[in-house]
Amino acid sequence: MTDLASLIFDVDGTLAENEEGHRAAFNRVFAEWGLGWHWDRAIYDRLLSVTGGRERLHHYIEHYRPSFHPTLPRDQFIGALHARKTEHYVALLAQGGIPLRPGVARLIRESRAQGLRLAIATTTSLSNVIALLEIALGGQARDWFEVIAAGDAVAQKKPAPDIYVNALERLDIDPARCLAIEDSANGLQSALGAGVQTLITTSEYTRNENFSGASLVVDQLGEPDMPFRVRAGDANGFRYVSVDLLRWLHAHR
Ligand code: XBP
Ligand code: MG
Repeated sequence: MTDLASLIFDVDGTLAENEEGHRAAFNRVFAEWGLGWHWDRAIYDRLLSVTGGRERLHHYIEHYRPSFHPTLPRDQFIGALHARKTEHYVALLAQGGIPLRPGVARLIRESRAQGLRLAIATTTSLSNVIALLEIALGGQARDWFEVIAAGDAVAQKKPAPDIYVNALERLDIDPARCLAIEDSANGLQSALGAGVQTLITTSEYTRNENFSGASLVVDQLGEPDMPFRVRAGDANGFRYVSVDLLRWLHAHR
């Protein structure tokens, strides 16, 4: 038997309910650049199946704006548009409009206190992750995570396993000693593909996705006074996600 040694967190939807922040940042740059595009919730829901902001923009132009031809080569145009979107997103974070989800700060602190190694495996850009951690948890928080595997660290984004494989290699750890915390089916496929057991905390845009293969599906990590709702799996009577619950899930995987 191997003990649980490391937690690998997704960011968007898992640490924070922040896809509305990403959507607002995309819409700001569309307006600023006079493109006449607007992503409402229904369109964004469909577009979220494409992970990665640049990949999502490529997909949008190809499928929704086929007659749009930027003056720059398309890759360059999308790169610049996305870089500006990132600036808008970080500005939104700095305004404090995107708090961590319930239980996230508690679980991170508890995990550190119990000597679990922490890592991140995300599709979003590294600068977005660092801004979120520092604003929500303080300036030292980025150092609490031994590895931050983000965005362009790999060629294939989730649901490909690459970003988890990258995090595992950098942690130099057996996947059987890790547990991933994710909010989406794409994230679940990515983690499982790398051999990492996964707990799902459903988010606004992902709650109706297919999470088969997850060890447990809850609607939030929860707090002692704000219990989660179990959507699938056995929480063994626990009412919120604690290190004890994660160790129990790991021992019964
Ligand atoms: C998150 C994403 C990201 C964000 C936007 O997926 O797909 O693309 O929506 O961030 P996950 P960027 O939570 O599975 O990592 O624009 O920086 O890509
Ligand atoms: Mg996510």
